[in-house]
Amino acid sequence: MTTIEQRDQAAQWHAWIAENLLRGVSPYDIAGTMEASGVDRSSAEQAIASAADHPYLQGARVAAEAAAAASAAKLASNAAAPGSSARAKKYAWWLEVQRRAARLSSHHGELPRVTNPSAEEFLEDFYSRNRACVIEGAMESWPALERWQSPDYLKSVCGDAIVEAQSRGNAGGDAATLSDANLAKSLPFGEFIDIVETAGESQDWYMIANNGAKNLQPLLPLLDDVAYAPFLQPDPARTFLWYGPKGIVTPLHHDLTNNLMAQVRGRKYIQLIAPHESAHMYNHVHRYSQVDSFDIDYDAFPAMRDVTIVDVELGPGQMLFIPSGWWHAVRGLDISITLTMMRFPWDNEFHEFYDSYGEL
Ligand SMILES: O=C(O)CCC(=O)C(=O)O
Repeated sequence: MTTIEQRDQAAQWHAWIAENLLRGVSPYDIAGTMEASGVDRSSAEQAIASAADHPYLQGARVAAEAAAAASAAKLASNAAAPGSSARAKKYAWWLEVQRRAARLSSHHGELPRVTNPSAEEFLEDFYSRNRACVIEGAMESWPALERWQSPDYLKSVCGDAIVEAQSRGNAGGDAATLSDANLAKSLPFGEFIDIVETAGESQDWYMIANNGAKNLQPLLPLLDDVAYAPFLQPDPARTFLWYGPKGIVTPLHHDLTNNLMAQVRGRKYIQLIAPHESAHMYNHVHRYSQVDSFDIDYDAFPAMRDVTIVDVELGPGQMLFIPSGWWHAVRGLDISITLTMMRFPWDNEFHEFYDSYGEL
């Protein structure tokens, strides 16, 4: 028999699933969050599927759509707030003011570098200012820096564990397409390591953050080789391993939270674009851009000519702070292993008030 606490907990999960489905969050992301919180993956998927089919949820969806249509119509007929496009133009004007002001700096287009900042320095100079930076010297005590250079070491720690990674084959497209759950394959970590280590320059296999929920338990022992900096909180569920061959690409997108990339092995080339450039960006859906920023087609995307792209090369032992809303695209210059970390001791739940999941 279930206890009262268990019953209450299940009810809370059901309400949370329904809320997120209505907000348009993908079932894959919902299942990932539940799994990271300790819910068995197949029970999570079952609960999500039955919620999605439930007549109560379908009714709520119809009511929500009707309410949204009514409020859009009200906005459009209100002379004081003449429709969302006038309001959107005004937000673009505010952004343009920021962009023009930023260009006046003699350091425009440069990325600040800081050595081993304290939590207070990092908060004051970068985190609270939504300002990107490279951090040096904050990974010196990481055993991973030496140990993870060796594929044999990685195999000795968890080579038999079943992990998940993206097998892209020839799939092209934006970052959303390449992180799609349909491309995820399960295999022993040792087998994945052999594939990546012998792939040469390749666009095929890549272990990414979207595989993180599946890889949390199998790869947990590797986190013994990591020492979290004072401006991070240790949280395996918000620490993601990226492991891929030379040439592998993550196309242009922005995150909904602040994100710290820690480069452990190999080098990565990263393009960064400040959020105040966004009125000149092409952003067809959610947080993704349809522009190939490594080979921009300026005839198709002329406004990109006005966008300042900051280039960074990140090597082992260096971190890159990518604040929420900063556009970025990444290419592996070598076989590379990166950790991304998102658990900071300060507000980082910016996804909670984000509501632009669909086409834009
Ligand atoms: O390292 C990569 O390939 C991409 C990392 C990234 O874009 C992210 O964490 O948002």
